[in-house]
This record gives sequence, C-alpha cells and structure tokens, in this order.
Amino acid sequence: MTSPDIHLDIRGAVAVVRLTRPSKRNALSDSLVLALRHIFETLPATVGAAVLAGEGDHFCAGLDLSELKDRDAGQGLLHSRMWHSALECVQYGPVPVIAALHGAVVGGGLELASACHIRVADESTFYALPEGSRGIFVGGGGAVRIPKLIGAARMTDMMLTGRVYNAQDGERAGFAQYLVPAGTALDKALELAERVAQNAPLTNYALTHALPRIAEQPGDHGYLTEALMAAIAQSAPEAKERVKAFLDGRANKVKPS
Ligand code: 1HE
Repeated sequence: MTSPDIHLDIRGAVAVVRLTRPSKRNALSDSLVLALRHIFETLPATVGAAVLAGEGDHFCAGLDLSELKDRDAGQGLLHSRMWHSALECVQYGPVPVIAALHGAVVGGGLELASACHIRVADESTFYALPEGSRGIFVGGGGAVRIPKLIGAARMTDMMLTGRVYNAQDGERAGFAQYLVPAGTALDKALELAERVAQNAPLTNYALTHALPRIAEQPGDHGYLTEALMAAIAQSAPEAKERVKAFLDGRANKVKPS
C-alpha cells in the first residue's frame, strides 16, 4: 500500500520517512495511516534506525478532519483500532524511530510523535490536543502514550482548556527529549539515528520492545523480564565482541558532555 502523501528514503542504515502532504499540513487521511503502517512493516533488514519528519511548515495537523464527518459509532471504533495497529507498527516495529518535529504537532500528529522513541523538536514546534474543542477524543493511542510523556494531569488540562505548549515549555513538560534551533530538527534526528543504528540490534530491540513492557509490569515481574532480556542481550556474539573491544582499549570511553 503506497500513498503520494508519504515517502521513504533509505540512507545507508537509516530510513527517512517523510509525510509529504504539506498543503493539508500533513493531516493523516486513512490512506496515509495505512501507508505509514505498510512502510514500518516492510522496512528492509539493512535498516537500523528510522527518522520520521513532515514536509512544509508543520510536522502534522492530526486526523484528516474531512474524513470524520460520515462515520457511525461502529466505524469510529474500527477506525481508532486501525490507527492503533498502524502506530503500534511504529512503536513496536523493527527499529528505533526518531521524530523530527517542527510547527504543529497536534491531535493525531502528537499521537504519532508519541509512538516514536525519541522526539527532537525545533523552536517552532507547538503541541496541542484540539480534540477537546472539536467535540471528539483522542483515538490514535494518545490516551495511553501521552500521559506517559507528560502525565495525565497535563493532558487533561490540554484537552479541557485547549492549552497549547510552545517548544520550550513542551520540552520541559516531557514531549521532546531534544530542543534544537528552528530548522535543524531533521539534521539532529539524522545524527542521532546514525548513532542508534550502530548499536547492537538486540540492544535496540530490548529498548523498543522490552523496556516499555517492563515499565508496565509489577516490579517483581519486571525484574525477571529485565534479567531474561539482559541474559539474552549479553549472550549475543556482538555483545561479547563489544565488551572485549573496550577491555582491549579499542572502544570509545564515556566522556562528559
Ligand atoms: C486540514 C487539517 C486537518 C489543516 N484535517 N484538513 N486537528 C486539528 O484540529 C488541527 C487543525 N488544523 C489547524 O489548526 C491548522 O491547520 C494548523 C495550526 C495545523 C496549521 O495552520 P495553517 O494556518 O498553517 O494552515 P490552514 O490554513 O489552517 O490549513 C491549510 C489547509 O490544510 C486547509 O485546507 P485548504 O483546502 O483550505 O487549503 C485546511 O483545511 C487543511 N487542514 N489541518 C483536514 N486536521 C486518531 S484521532 C485523532 C484526532 C485528531 O487528530 S483531532 C485534531 C485534528
């Protein structure tokens, strides 16, 4: 399934996925959501990390509101589940995903950004959940993912009052891990992706698939899952070689930033 509104470029070990519907502020139509899902389901095995960005002045204006009008309750339920399955392919796909944010990151656009593993925001970024004022609710997993970033109290405030967070306040609140000058989010995201792609694949898998589940488990279950994941990761030949390289003085040291 392809769409003219989304493009995939493979740059070495990094997949660059761009929303290319700037005339509609990258609003997410059904066909675009399905194409996004397809891209993350079928990334080549040579890819070690992905970057997700939006063309034009905004990352993403959320759900394509022009498609909302004719849906009954049953269709609405299935539609939300379709978003869930697509965004699960981003969060629990084969590689870590780094979102490069600028301009509007609103509604379903914020839900999409929340499914990524790292968010890099430039100074033009703003975050909002206009669902509250449109008489609807989040439906793309935002009720699960966004409170994990900023807390349920902040999300409640955003949806009840229409509060918009600017880039600085958004970073402080927890939307993004990186705040960079306007126009540089994609470069920073690419730089991070290059680094992430050099990690041992099992380490990246542990961070994207095991960590979020461990964090949801009761502590004593989490400790066991952590121990199992740690044992699997460290038994991989690549882990043994990386540790040996450090002990032999061939690997980088940790330096103060
Ligand atoms: C759209 C959409 C859209 C723009 N669906 N067409 N999301 C929202 O409620 C956000 C709605 N959008 C906005 O508030 C603004 O468009 C922006 C702040 C993002 C950008 O403003 P601006 O001045 O740059 O653009 P614009 O003039 O408002 O929009 C340009 C065009 O994009 C225009 O169409 P045109 O044919 O008149 O040129 C807009 O109609 C169109 N457009 N946003 C459809 N969202 C899984 S559930 C998720 C639920 C939600 O995401 S609800 C939140 C939806």
